[in-house]
Amino acid sequence: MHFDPILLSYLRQATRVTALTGAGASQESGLRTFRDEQGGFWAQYDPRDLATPEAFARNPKLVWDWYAERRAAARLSQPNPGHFALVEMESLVQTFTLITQNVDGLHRAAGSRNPLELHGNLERVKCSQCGEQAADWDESSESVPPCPLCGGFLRPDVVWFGESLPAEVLDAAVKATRVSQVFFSIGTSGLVHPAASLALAARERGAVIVEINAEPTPLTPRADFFFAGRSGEILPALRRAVWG
Ligand code: BV8
Ligand code: ZN
Repeated sequence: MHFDPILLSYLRQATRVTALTGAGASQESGLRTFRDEQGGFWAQYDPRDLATPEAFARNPKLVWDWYAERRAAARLSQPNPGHFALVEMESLVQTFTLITQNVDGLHRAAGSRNPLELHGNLERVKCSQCGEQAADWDESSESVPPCPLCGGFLRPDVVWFGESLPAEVLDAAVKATRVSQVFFSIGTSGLVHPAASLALAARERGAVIVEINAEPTPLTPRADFFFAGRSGEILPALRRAVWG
């Protein structure tokens, strides 16, 4: 893998680096990306239709089951070398901020100290009526588990389309993006906002934009460096080339 010496020297002296990841960063851990063909029973559904409050209101059990299946898959999956390379960068760079759109918890599992989970986390479940976080629930129940407080349907504590992102998490992500010298966009199609606007916000402040993705995206023409391929291979190679 060849890396431009300019990028390597810039990364060596950078003190503020930010990385945004999307579903592609978990693909090599065996988890489906958001725009991949879903498998089996779920092939008939478009995730963008299921990840909405309307879908949940219309058919809570369908949406609950989709997330229960994704939670089970996430629990069985392992972080991949790309996740671990990001953890190593965290201790090699003075200020390294990890922002993720993923809800699979793999960055935490890999050891990232404070992943900014813009879209929530599958392991958190809350009441769709009173908002109370559920400490536990019957994962095998045939029906959508009820809130212990008010009996309302429980739902995954993730951000659906049309819902606001957690303000404090988004705020921290924007703050880090604004001062970063290098901004990585990793494994994301760059289609979902406001996450997709972060790279351009960094660029406006003069950050070097490095995109690592299996295919070009709307960001690619504006990226300073674009590496086409698998993040689980490129990130460890880059980490070695910069920091040995
Ligand atoms: C909001 C959580 C408003 C649940 C998700 C027009 C313009 C701008 C915005 C909008 C608009 N119309 C509507 C909107 C708003 C909307 C939006 O952005 N829509 C898009 C589709 C246009 N945004 C929202 O609704 C957001 N909320 O705006 O609130 C508001 C404001 C005030 C008050 C009230 C409301 C909420 C967005 C969050 C939605 N929730 N997920 C869940 O996960 O189920 S988003 C969902 O998409 C996932 O989180 C996913 O992470 C995210 C982004 O997808 P990617 O991660 O990029 O995954 P994808 O499959 O697309 O791409 C993977 C890439 O990896 C591919 O390019 C592939 O080539 C690559 N790849 C694959 N394998 C590898 C790889 N790369 C490297 N290595 C590999 N091995
Ligand atoms: Zn409740």
